[in-house]
Amino acid sequence: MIDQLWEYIAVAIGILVVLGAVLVGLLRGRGGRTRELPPTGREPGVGEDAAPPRDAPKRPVEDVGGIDTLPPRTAEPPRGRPPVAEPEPETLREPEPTPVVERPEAPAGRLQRLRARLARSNSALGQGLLALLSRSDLDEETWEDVEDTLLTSDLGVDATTELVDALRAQVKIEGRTDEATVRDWLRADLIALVDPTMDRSIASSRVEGRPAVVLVVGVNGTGKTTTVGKLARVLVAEDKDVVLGAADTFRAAAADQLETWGSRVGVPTIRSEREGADPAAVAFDAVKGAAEMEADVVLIDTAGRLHNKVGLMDELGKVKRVIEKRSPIDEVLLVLDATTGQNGLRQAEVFAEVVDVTGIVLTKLDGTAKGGIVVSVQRKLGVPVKLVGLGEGPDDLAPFDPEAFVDALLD
Ligand SMILES: Nc1nc2c(ncn2[C@@H]2O[C@H](COP(=O)(O)OP(=O)(O)OP(=O)(O)O)[C@@H](O)[C@H]2O)c(=O)[nH]1
Ligand SMILES: [Mg+2]
Repeated sequence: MIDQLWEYIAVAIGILVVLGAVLVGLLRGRGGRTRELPPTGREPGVGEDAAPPRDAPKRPVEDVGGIDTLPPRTAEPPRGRPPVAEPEPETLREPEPTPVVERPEAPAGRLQRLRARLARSNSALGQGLLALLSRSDLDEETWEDVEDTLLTSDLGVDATTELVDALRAQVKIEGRTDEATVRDWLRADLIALVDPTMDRSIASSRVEGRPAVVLVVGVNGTGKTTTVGKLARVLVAEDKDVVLGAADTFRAAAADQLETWGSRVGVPTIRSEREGADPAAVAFDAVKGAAEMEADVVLIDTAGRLHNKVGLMDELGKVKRVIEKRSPIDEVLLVLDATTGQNGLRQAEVFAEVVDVTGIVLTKLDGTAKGGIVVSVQRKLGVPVKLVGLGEGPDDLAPFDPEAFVDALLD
């Protein structure tokens, strides 16, 4: 019985020994493989593979997203080292569109096309006058109608009286009123009134080694910014190096509007990014910048201001004085809306007192039959109309030519 018990104990011990040996063998096997791996330098963390694949080093997160928009990488970061902090990827910014620079139409070619438009809007004046004057019976009543026609065209009382007196004298002397003859008289008299002897050139070439400075002023909405944009195109077509100055700082949109005109023809705009910045400072910077760029001319747009707002007119005076600390001003263009008629004359007077106006730009002549404003504004200020706006298109600005203008009136 005892022998049997010892036998059982011996078998049990044997089984235990065998099991123990198998267990030790298994554990040894795993431990051996672990030692074969190279040291990783750190313990694997939660959620990571115990053994990171060696051919897939960790990459910064920017590398993973937006692969096709990232600039190409030249080299992988060295293995085992933490990735070097990289600069913000460029991909967050909108790609700049490649600017397409337009080649504006040469101004010489455009007068012809614009003449038709001018003639259309002014035909009431020319045709009306011709119809009246070529009557065989030119009585007092007809002369009064002639006067009325001239007055409604904004020619002004003085110029109207002068013109009617001259015509009456001619009729008396010649005794003829056929249309061709009357047309010739009227043409000659109107040209004389518009005064072809005035210098209508625009300062746009370098003066004594510095850029010409052109300041553009006027009341709200007359077409100043549009005129600066169109004039830049005229000058680019003449191969001038132009710089724009956005001294209308009332609204950020004003500088954007100007910059758009400039960028279309590859002309830089000097501006402030801050709404309400000092317009005199921006104008000064524009003149300085243009000098540094060795430009031919700098065109400075200003905010629209009512001529009866003293504070705003003082501000314009300051713009002028601050520019003059850096450079003389060669041209001050007053932009008048031809459709405002006699109101424009009062504006013109006040602006001329604050800044020395050297030329008038008469815009929106396409929208009025009141071409006589050309004569009255010139007489009032003693300065010539230099440019006329004849539409909203980018090339709808023409140098003012008295003969072409009168021909357009009478066509
Ligand atoms: N028909 C016609 N429209 C014009 C002419 N010139 C300008 N305009 C229009 O007039 C409007 C006002 O033009 P802007 O150039 O913005 O006027 P602005 O004087 O700069 O205006 P502010 O800066 O607000 O004082 C725009 O719709 C222009 O397209 C023109 O000769 N003919
Ligand atoms: Mg403007």
